[in-house]
Amino acid sequence: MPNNNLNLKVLESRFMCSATNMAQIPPTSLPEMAFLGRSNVGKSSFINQLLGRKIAKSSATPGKTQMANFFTTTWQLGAEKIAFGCIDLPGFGYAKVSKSLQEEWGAFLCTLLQQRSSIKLFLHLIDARHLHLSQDENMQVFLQSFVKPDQSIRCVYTKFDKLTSHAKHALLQEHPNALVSVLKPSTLKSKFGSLKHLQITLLNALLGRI
Ligand SMILES: Nc1nc2c(ncn2[C@@H]2O[C@H](COP(=O)(O)OP(=O)(O)OP(=O)(O)O)[C@@H](O)[C@H]2O)c(=O)[nH]1
Ligand SMILES: [Mg+2]
Repeated sequence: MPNNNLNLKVLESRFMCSATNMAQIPPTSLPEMAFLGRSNVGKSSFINQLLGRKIAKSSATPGKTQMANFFTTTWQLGAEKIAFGCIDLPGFGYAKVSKSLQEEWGAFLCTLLQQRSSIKLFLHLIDARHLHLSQDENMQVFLQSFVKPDQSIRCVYTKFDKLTSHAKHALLQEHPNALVSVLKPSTLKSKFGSLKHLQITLLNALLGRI
């Protein structure tokens, strides 16, 4: 379990660039978190929560993020300063006609995930109301097919605030250590976590300190 008693402060965050092909991706020496998930699941909103400002564009209309967007941020955790990158990705699975993941989502994104070795944490966001969708199960299989020993995969269940109390407990029963997110973190009951718990847990996962 992460030490949630440490102070955590987001010191600064910056947008670096957007990319639609491998030639446009920026070089980096920082470890990175990649945010993946179906269209509209809440990837951009979740980045904004973690970084404490509206830096990634979110929208109620699915398909808002159409490029890979690269951000950098520096956090202070206790006495330590940690700089890392966040990659906001377009969602998969919005197409009405079912296609293979590769076609829908683009060869670029598959290549990016497989080849960018600075990605140390793949954050797979799953809508808490729709567990076990085939698109999410395919994404897990895809990630596990190439993840390296110095990389990890974590799931975060978004839109937890839209669940009934019964469904919230059922999700936690199925996934006891589930990380959950809500639209307004201050409204989350402490038994389900907190923004700080998410921030510290994800930082430790990024740095391989689990
Ligand atoms: N109730 C609730 N709404 C959320 C939550 N997270 C995101 N939303 C809403 O869901 C919609 C989509 O959010 P985005 O962050 O743009 O989703 P995205 O995954 O980046 O979407 P694409 O870029 O289109 O793939 C917005 O209207 C958000 O306000 C959440 O935890 N709870
Ligand atoms: Mg988005």
